[in-house]
Amino acid sequence: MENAFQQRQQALEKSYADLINRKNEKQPLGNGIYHRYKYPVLTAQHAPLFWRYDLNQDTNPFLMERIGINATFNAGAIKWNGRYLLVVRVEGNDRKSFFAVAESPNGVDNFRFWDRPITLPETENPDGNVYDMRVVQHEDGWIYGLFCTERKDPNALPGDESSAVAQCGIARTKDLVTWERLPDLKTPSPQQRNVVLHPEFINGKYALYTRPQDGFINAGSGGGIGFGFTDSMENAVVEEEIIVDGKQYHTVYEVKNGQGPAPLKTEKGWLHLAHGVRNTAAGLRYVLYLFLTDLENPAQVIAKPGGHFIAPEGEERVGDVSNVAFANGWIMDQDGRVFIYYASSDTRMHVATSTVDQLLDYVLHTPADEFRSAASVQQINRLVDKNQSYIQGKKQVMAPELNGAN
Ligand code: M1P
Repeated sequence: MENAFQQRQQALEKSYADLINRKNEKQPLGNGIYHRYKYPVLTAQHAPLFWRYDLNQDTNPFLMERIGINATFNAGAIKWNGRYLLVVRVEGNDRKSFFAVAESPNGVDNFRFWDRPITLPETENPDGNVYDMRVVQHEDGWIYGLFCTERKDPNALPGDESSAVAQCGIARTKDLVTWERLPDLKTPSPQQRNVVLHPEFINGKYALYTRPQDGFINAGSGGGIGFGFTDSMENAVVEEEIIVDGKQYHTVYEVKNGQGPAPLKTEKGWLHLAHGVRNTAAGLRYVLYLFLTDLENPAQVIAKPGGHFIAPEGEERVGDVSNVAFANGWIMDQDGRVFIYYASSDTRMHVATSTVDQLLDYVLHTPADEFRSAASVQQINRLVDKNQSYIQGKKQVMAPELNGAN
């Protein structure tokens, strides 16, 4: 006869196994650009039971959770040994984020965390919080993880326990298990988030996407996706940041924006996924957008659709920080399939699937933002005209056949 502890343990194990083994389902129809999926790929409940529970009845007679996990979101992504790996921002109930690898055989379900979170070495100035790692397999042979390191603002006034300084932390690995910590990136900007390493050398230098900003939350006079070079990642210094893609009045990136994962190399250019932030009466709204840059000069935008590519939908709209879609990981398979990993509302991870061909078609043929309502109406009217003449042309082609049938 099992006691209450054993019964509870079995129930917890069954519930966990059901969650991890659940098949995901592609949502029907979609928009032709990508498919969303029914279930999130990772939630706080995906954290292993042995991270959260002391499984010894003597020391935990009620089998209560000893360490709570609050959220799993903003994951970097990499294909590794044929498996789809997410380097996830896991946030505990104590509000500290850390990184942990979760692995799936197919990229859309069965994500399972490795046994232990990543042990990330600290610098001499310890991080208060680390989050949002971009994982990049660079052509120098290392896998780099660039992430936000946050520390209390040393200039905060007495009583101010919120002000922080965000900078770009850097670590590298060959196996995603053992990580070497490198000095933080130095840039002219007082605050940095959303820094991403370009996967190839440019003129023998490492290239970085940055996001200069004045304050911890507000981009202020900074903002925009920046771009700069460093000779070395072991002592990374970007002396000059040029803006590749700036903020713009009355767009989905009017307040700030940031590079998502490293861009994908395609035959038409570097394909970028980014987030844009606008203001609303209900607070900030984060959405994702795409743009394409020149293959020879990744700092030159050559195509940029207007509006958002992915916005939070349905249940995605609600979470710890509601109305947020954020992405810092995607994987392009050799067959051209693309797995876009996005987080909703700083709470959970989702996947959307597409192909390089579809994403390029979207980027190259979606009208650009023309920044005026009247121009948006003109875009619709041009499409209506095009459709009308196409349908008219089809009718004319059809007519002789119809006549023949008579
Ligand atoms: O809460 C939404 C996002 O806010 C920040 O993004 P940004 O630097 O663009 O403002 C980050 O803290 C990110 O982790 C978070 O998802």
